[in-house]
Amino acid sequence: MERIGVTTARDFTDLDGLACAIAYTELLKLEGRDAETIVPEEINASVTKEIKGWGLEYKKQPSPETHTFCIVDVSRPQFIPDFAINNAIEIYDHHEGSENFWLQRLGNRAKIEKVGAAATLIWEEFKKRKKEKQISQTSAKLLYGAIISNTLNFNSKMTSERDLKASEELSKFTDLPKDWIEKYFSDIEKYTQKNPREAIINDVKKGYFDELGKNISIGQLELWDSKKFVLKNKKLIGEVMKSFGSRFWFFNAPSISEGKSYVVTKNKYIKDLLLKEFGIEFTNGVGKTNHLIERKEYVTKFMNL
Ligand SMILES: [Mn+2]
Repeated sequence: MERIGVTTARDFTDLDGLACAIAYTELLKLEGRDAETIVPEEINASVTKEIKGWGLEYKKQPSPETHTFCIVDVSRPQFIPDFAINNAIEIYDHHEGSENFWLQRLGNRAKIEKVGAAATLIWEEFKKRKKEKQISQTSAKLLYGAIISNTLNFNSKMTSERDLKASEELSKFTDLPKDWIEKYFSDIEKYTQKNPREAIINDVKKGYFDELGKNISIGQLELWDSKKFVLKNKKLIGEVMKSFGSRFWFFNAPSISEGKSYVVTKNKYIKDLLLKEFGIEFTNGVGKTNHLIERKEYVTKFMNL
């Protein structure tokens, strides 16, 4: 039997990507298909030590017998692993901008929809395909956690009714304690305090924007209270962001409890761009947004300028 690989972004993976890849692999297996999860690179701070302890199964590279791939939580071709880009049979994502590329290649097997977490799309597939009662505890917990994480506990502008519904339904298949959400965000806080450099490095997207004619590196760290982190680590953020090779960089830190994001950059062009497009003013290299902005929102704007 042919084995299908389920994979996600090529450079780093967050909880949403990881959860989608593992749970979708499970769905394929429940349907009697042979499948494996492939997570090629590092996983970031959104996957906490507790979650890593849930017995997650994935590989770094596809097995020799795996020639076709399902892609989850990523759709910009430049972020997709080389082994998967020309061998994709299906895609589930919630990032805008590459819909036409996939529509042409995959037709209705490209499901790119505006929801807060790709995990919501995967849970909806379990239901559509009548496998929801067979979901494992691990997959249910991963998808539930991914929705909380990717919607920033439902504070992100991208959050939809579908995310709320999915998380409510999924919570019935999990045995997570009542205060799990608080614990989750406080675990991330503790990790980033201890390992600021790793936390910054493991969530940087380097993208070329035709519309701007520039390569821009955008770092991101989503925290319950990001102000403290940003002020304390401003110098380190600059040092790490510069190491990605583009002088056009900025670092975005959504502060979930405040409903705002803090932005760090030193570059004049970026400062002017963010002032013009998002009204962000900088004082000593740090800017504050008037609502909680995620990287997706900047990227969508830059692609549509
Ligand atoms: Mn996502």
